[in-house]
Amino acid sequence: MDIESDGGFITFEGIEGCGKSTQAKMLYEHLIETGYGVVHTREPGATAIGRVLRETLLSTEFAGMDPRSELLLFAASRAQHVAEVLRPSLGDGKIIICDRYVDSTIAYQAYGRGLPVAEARRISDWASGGLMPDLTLLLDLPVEQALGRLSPDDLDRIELADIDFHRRVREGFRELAEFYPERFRVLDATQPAKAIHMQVIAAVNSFLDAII
Ligand code: Z5A
Repeated sequence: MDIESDGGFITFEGIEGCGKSTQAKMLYEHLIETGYGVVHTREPGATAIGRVLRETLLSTEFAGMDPRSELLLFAASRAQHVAEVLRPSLGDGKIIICDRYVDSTIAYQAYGRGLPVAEARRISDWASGGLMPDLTLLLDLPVEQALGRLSPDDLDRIELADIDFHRRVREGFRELAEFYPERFRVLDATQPAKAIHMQVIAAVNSFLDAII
């Protein structure tokens, strides 16, 4: 792939509290300093439509949201994100750093909520027009440790799900990494942020070396 014309698409994934947002920001700053054209984005909430959907999806007011509604709202947010941010940025030859994408739908709505994996994948593929990341960095750590990093008074609707839900989500991510070893790199997220950052840079550098 020629980065001048095709860009590069990197995603961060993992259970909540795994440190994705911290690592995505550190990587963005590193790549900008190195001189790359980079777009830092996230799901849900990177577009005006996505922000409205994010509010609905995470609000504790909607505790009774059906898993299918949940999946479709994440898919709607993704369709807009692909059309408005991801495709145009790749067309401009940018490197995209995205905090969550399709793998979150498979891990949360299929493994977590129990919807069939094949259906979750089909709807996600339709919403994204088949756009998949080139490199996915999975920050993996035990659920208890990750949830312990969150503020207990400020949990959103999905964070409030029981611990077995979060365990299934973690298992889902780990299985996805086994299914797609060419795209995934699994990093030990129990380490200090700086140590993880060094591993992120190593993984991203070997990806960039391969495409430039
Ligand atoms: N979701 C879904 O179900 N389906 C989908 O298709 C998509 C998403 C796209 C998005 O909410 C929610 O939507 C999410 C999945 C679901 N589930 N929930 N809830 P979000 O974007 O608000 O939440 P999040 O993605 O889970 O991010 P987060 O809670 O902000 O956590 P994080 O990004 O993994 O971690 P962080 O913000 O970098 O760090 C969390 C805390 O840990 C913070 O205090 C840090 O200072 C600390 N931290 C960070 N790194 C470390 C290390 N290495 N050691 C110790 N402490 C650390």
